[in-house]
Amino acid sequence: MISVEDDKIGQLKVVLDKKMQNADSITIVPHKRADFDAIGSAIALYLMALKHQKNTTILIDDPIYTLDSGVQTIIKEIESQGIDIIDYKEYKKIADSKNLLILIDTSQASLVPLEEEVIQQKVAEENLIEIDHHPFGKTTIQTKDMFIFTEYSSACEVLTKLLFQYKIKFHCNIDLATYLYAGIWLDSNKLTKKGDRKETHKWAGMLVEEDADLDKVNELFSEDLYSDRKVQDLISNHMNIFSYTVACMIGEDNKKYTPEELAKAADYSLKYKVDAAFAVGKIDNDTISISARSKGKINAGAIMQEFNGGGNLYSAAAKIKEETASEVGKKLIKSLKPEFYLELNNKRNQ
Ligand SMILES: [Mn+2]
Repeated sequence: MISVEDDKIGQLKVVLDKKMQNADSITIVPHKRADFDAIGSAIALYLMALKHQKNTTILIDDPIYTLDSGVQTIIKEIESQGIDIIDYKEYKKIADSKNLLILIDTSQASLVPLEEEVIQQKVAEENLIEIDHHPFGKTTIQTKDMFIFTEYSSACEVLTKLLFQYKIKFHCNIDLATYLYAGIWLDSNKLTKKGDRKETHKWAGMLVEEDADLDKVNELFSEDLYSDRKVQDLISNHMNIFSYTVACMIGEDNKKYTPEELAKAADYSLKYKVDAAFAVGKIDNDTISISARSKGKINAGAIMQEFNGGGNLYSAAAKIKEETASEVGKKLIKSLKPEFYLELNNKRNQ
């Protein structure tokens, strides 16, 4: 038996129960540009809040059509099942002192669609709970009820474990097991990322036992990739594979891309026989963005640091001002030196 003190999931459950019980209304806030992990875990929290029979809403302020197509599909499905999604303007009308706010899949002020004063008000009222799996960042909101699970693959894994550990069942038509599986699948890089803990597979398996529909997960992901013409164009027409087996996609100088399109192109290119992939493109009039993905042999984060960006071994990005995509592309190709190959580096240091 694990005691509640030792068990962070247990502590989270206690806080959620207590705060949900005391609230009049509950609003769940996934991060901006909600992805499968943010939306899946938000839906799980929504259903937990409904059990307390509170007026519950999910706050998404991005125009829905700007989100990934698979996420849009999920939103359409849950709205048709009566889940209430509101924007920030509507939220302001219900944001009184009896409203409990739960941030999910982020703890960063810069990643939630809320004004600083509203956040500080909620912190002061102790009406703010944060549940995240990312490490602390520059704009992390300090609050009493912070639950940061950096050892977990995803927010969906945290919620899955919580639901199973406390045998919480929902009798409804919401396809929660599938949504949670999609979140875990996304953030664990399809359960392949090196260093993934075994437990992630266990919870994913438990969701399959709860009838998570893997064909549907697959469809949600492919909708996401193929719906995007610009992403396809980057991959089919702008990809070069260089020595050190790195794929570089340099967008056209006069074409604008979203950071998500660049990220998707880089993600998708890892399917090729390359160790890393980079997508470069203009994201607004004076900013070029690089999205970097690696299978683990090349340190994507270290390369992005050369461009004043950041990230980790597998996933990183940088923004560059006042240059063109082709200029940044040339610099990037030059900077792809063998020392970023971790194996070579280790050998040299031996
Ligand atoms: Mn996540």
